[in-house]
Amino acid sequence: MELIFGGCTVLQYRNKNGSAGEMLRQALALKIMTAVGDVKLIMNDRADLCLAVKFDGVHVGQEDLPPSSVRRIIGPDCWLGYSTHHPQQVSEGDQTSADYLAIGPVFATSNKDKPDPVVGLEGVHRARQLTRKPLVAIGGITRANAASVIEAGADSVAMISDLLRDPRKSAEEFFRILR
Ligand code: 3NM
Repeated sequence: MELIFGGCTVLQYRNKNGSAGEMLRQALALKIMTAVGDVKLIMNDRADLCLAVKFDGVHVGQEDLPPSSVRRIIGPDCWLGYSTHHPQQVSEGDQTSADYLAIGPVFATSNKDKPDPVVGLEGVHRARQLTRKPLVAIGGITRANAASVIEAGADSVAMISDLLRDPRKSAEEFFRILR
């Protein structure tokens, strides 16, 4: 709730270790908790759970079902996000039915197992040249570097660490920096 009060408009539910049952319960709780706010909920990795809890969309990575298969499962109306980590993946992602592409890690991150090599601001800039789909930058993004990431061509930023300590205050500061 603190994130919503701070202005976050899209939240991703991400649980890399939980069972399907646990994920379902947590995702439902999140949906109920956030029903008062105007926030889009995205399920990480799992198209089936996205449908089961009626989230707004699903986000998949290079190791998950490909976007074409996910689209077949979720239908035309749910949002579909797709992670990319280098220019070729951005170009391939551009040809899919994904609604947005993520590019990262932009900077070093401690919140991903076996992260791909850092792409830097140059990687964001390159990705911008390769797609007109909305581009979400992720990985090591903080209040100190967020403006530079948008300047490099990202449409929006996704964060974990820099939102955690004081979620509402951090989110408010992000929006002050980015607006
Ligand atoms: N995906 P933080 S980086 C979940 O590169 C995730 O695709 C990444 O956490 C990617 O904001 C990342 O704490 C972790 O760096 C983002």
